Amino acid sequence: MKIILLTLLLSVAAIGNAAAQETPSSPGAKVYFVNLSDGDTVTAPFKVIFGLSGMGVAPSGIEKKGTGHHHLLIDRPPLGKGEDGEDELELSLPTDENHLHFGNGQTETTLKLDAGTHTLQLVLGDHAHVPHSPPVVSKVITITVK
Ligand SMILES: [Cu+2]
Repeated sequence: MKIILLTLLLSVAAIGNAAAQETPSSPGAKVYFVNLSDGDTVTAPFKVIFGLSGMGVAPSGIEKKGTGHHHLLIDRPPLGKGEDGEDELELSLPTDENHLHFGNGQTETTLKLDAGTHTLQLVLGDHAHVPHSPPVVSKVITITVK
């Protein structure tokens, strides 16, 4: 009897998790850098404009079909398997200097990065900062700050 109850509880937990992680993206949705390309050289501070097609922008916390908010990943590997082997595409994005959230629905920012090369990637996240399924992510671009 105990075993059955435990199994039942585990199943409920698994379903709950799956539901929390799966916000569908719209087919063909794309996120991209409007004003920067791979290999560009810029002078700090510089503007980064976020492009989104096929979906809309909504502030964080607002659960609305076909929407999300922008995240800018700076100087880190492409979003995928994390250091601990966890699938980052199923987790809420962290908030730190390598992971900027634009939870008010902003579509651009100004960056002051040190001189040198830097990588940037855009990731659309749902109301809970989790990438959509399938994920809407840009290519990683490398830029040089003079
Ligand atoms: Cu976020």
